[in-house]
Formats: sequence, C-alpha cells, structure tokens
Amino acid sequence: MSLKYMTPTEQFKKYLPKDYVELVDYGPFGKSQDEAGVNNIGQFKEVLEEHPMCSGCLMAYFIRVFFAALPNPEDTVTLGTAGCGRLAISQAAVPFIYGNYGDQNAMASGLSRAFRLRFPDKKKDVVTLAGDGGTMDIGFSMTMHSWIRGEKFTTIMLDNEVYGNTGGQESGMSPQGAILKMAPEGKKFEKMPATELAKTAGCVYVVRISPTNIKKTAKSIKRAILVAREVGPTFIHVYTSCNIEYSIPTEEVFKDAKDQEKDRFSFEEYMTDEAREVIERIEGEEKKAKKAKKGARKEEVVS
Ligand SMILES: Cc1ncc(C[n+]2csc(CCOP(=O)(O)OP(=O)(O)O)c2C)c(N)n1
Ligand code: SF4
Repeated sequence: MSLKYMTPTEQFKKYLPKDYVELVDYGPFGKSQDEAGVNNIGQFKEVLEEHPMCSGCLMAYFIRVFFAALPNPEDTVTLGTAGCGRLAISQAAVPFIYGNYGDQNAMASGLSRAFRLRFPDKKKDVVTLAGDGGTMDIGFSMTMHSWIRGEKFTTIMLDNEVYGNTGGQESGMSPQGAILKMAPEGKKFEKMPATELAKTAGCVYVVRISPTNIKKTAKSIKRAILVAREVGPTFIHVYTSCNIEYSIPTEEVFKDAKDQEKDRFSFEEYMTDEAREVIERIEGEEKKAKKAKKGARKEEVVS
C-alpha cells in the first residue's frame, strides 16, 4: 500500500495546519524508518516534540523513542489512561484515546476490530500505553481478557514500579521490600510476573526490556506492532523509572536503567512459531529491498 495519500497537493498545503504539512515534508509521515526513524532521531520533525513530564524522566524518553519507532505513524492510534505517560502521549501528532482508568485494552479491542471491518485493505495499528497500575492492577482484568480473546493489538506497560502520578503508592509491579512515600513499611509481596502472565494468557510476542539501547528498543516495538497486525496480542514490558518517587538523581537515570537491565529487567524476547514466521518474512523482505536499493545506487554511480 502506498502512503502517498498522506501527501497534500501543493495548492492544498496552505489550507492545512502547518504542523501537518511539516510532518509530511520533514517528518515521518509517508516515509520509511530509514528516512525518519530512530537511527536519525533529532534530524527530522518528530510526532512528539514537547511534553510536561519531569526532567530526566525515563518514561518520557521511552515515549519519544516509541513514536520514532512506529512503522506506520500516520495510521496508528494510541490508547491510554490516567498516569504520567498520558501527559506526553497526548501531545503527539498521533490520535490518542483516553478513557476511564484502566480500560485501555477494552477500548483497544473494540477499536482494532472496527478498523479491520471498516478498512480491510489498510494497515491500521492500535497500541495501548499505560502505567503498571493501569495495566496490571486496576486495568488487570481488561488487560488479561484482551489477551485471552486474542485481540490483535500491542500492549505496552510503562513500568516505573509505583503509582507515580498520584504521589507514590505501591503497585503490584513494585519490587518486594520497596519503601515508598505511601508504603512506608516496605512492600510485602513480590513483583507480579507480567511477562509470564502475558505468555500464559496467549500473547504471541512478548518482550521485557530496559530501554538503554535505542535500536534494540525500536526493533522490539516494531516487531510487536507488525506481529499484532497479523497474528495476535503482543506485549512489551518496559522499565521506565520514576526518578521522583525512587529518588534517582536526573544524571543517574541511565545508569539506573543499565543496572536494572542486569537485574529485574534483563532482556527477554519470546515469540510463537507463527510470530517468528511473520518476523522472518517481513525482515527478510526489508533486507532484500535494501540490497536492491544499494545495487541500483551503485549502478547509477557506474553509469
Ligand atoms: C477510576 C480511577 N481510580 C483512580 C484514579 C487515580 N489515579 C490517577 S493516576 C493513578 C495511578 C497511576 O499509576 P500508574 O498507572 O502506575 O501510572 P504512573 O503514573 O506511575 O505512570 C491513579 C490511581 C483515577 N484517575 N481513576
Ligand atoms: S512523577 Fe516519575 S514517572 Fe511521573 S513524570 Fe515525574 S519522574 Fe516521570
């Protein structure tokens, strides 16, 4: 499918919002990841340019990477809920749906089904992004049931191991023993095994990651979205520390993310055979197309 339908004619451009025109001319709309993706982040107009999250917040950093990694930003819809992440997600030039607390996976189920019925010939990607409270505590039943039903969209849990937006209550994802403002005696229970729950409930592609490596993070996001299009539910469990509630100095946020990578957030990538087939097919086609492009460029130079 061509993305040319995103491109306005020269005559029509003056009637469109300037931001939209710039996203087509200098941004990722209608372009490939090679032209405007994580490899050249900072050199094109991004769909997320400003946000009100705390300085140095790893969640805000991940959200920026997420938007730059989308394989199809012009045809993606995000859904979220109360929590820190929505403060940035709602500022992006990608439609964002915000419902009652924790119902993002229920809304996404309806939306992705409706897209498939209304636009059977188009690729429309649906992604939920919510905190650990919204995904694994208050939204738990809706998360689990969307997975059990095999809904074809991607769930991303922004795990800062606390209720950050409401001032530091423990969540099911806080580590055992964590002392927080509103859990002064330390959390009594273990962190929930989110990736194991996802596999058991039927997710076909599951990743746990601390986003220290931008390319690896983007690759996981892209794979999750492409597999969800064709096969079934996919899940990314990402560490997005809260430097405020865990008192991490801003300049040590990345060091902490690297430490967590060796601990609770060691990289894990799981996929079913069907998901693997899709990934191998798509990545194989991309490699071939790149090789052909290189070959054509070489021929041009020679002639
Ligand atoms: C039905 C409902 N209950 C409670 C709240 C209050 N509330 C807002 S954000 C939040 C917790 C956010 O924690 P989390 O989902 O982990 O996201 P974070 O802010 O840590 O990113 C809560 C309980 C709400 N908005 N709606
Ligand atoms: S409270 Fe924590 S998670 Fe929320 S924006 Fe600030 S640092 Fe980020």
